[in-house]
Amino acid sequence: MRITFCSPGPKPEPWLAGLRAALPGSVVEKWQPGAPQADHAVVWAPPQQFFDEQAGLKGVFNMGAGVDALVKCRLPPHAVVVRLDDAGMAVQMAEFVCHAVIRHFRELDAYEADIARGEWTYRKPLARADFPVGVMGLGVLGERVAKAVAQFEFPTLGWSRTRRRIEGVRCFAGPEQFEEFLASTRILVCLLPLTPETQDIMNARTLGRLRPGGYVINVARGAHLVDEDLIALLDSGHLAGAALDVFRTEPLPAGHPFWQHPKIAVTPHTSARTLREESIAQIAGKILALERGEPVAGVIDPKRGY
Ligand code: NDP
Ligand code: OXD
Repeated sequence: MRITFCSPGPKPEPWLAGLRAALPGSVVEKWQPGAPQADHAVVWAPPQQFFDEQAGLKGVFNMGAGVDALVKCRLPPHAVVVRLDDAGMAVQMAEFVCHAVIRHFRELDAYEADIARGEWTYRKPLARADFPVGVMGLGVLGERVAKAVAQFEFPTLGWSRTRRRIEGVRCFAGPEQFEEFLASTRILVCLLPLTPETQDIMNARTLGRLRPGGYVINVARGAHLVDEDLIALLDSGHLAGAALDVFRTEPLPAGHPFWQHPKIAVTPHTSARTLREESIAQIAGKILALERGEPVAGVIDPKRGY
């Protein structure tokens, strides 16, 4: 069996070594133009040329959960495309989002600023009931995040395309329930895949529907958010702040207003990292399952976009 690896990101050597160890007897090589046809590919954001040359692939394994970069390509006609299915990302996302929610709710930035000024001050405790958290996207990551937030006894809401049932989470579904979901939410978390339906979903109209003093946590993709609309709503006071981990252009360009905005906390697309060992174990297990003709979890539907 031949495995080809194509990723502009992490150093390829540890991935190649890990895949070779997990798939003994296989040839595992970094792709280069003109490389022989492989059976399966392990990729992150490969160029179109990669798929044009590797048209006979049986499986394409994405080194992340989001497949928006892949589904833009003309994919090999007979390949199943498989995203990472948690692989250690869900717990990271839960801790990241809970941290952002709690930092905002407990006013920890304001306390830090007081302490930096040498001031020992107390703020009146806020009521948890006034901070309902709404999670857009209740898939592998969103469900884990919603359950983690609910553990801290915030009123927790969730919104997905099809109806989900999650204990402790008030679930909404489809465009018909989107307005009610937004109007009931104060802290909005985006964990949607980026598709034509979800692009620009956080804009002046939708963010304007959040409860006053709203807070935005975007940990999905930068193109879910209309940057200028967020800034206008922060500056008008309708929104209290935002924690942004993903951006339309990454790295966030120098001089972008998000860098310096006093109500925005920026992190460099780090809320849930691809963990190499977990990911290799998951991908290798699925390659072997496909070779045995068994079904695997995490197969995406390119038409749906996730
Ligand atoms: P899943 O595919 O498991 O879940 C997607 C969820 O979004 C599902 O609940 C789905 O609904 C819902 N959804 C999709 N389209 C719509 C729509 N039009 N309206 C309403 N709901 C919709 O994805 P994951 O949870 O694994 O990952 C989510 C995203 O997180 C990834 O696509 C990626 O962009 C981002 N991500 C970011 C990382 C980071 O470090 N910042 C790391 C990893 C992922 P349904 O349940 O009905 O299918
Ligand atoms: C992913 C990501 O999609 O890291 O996995 O953004």
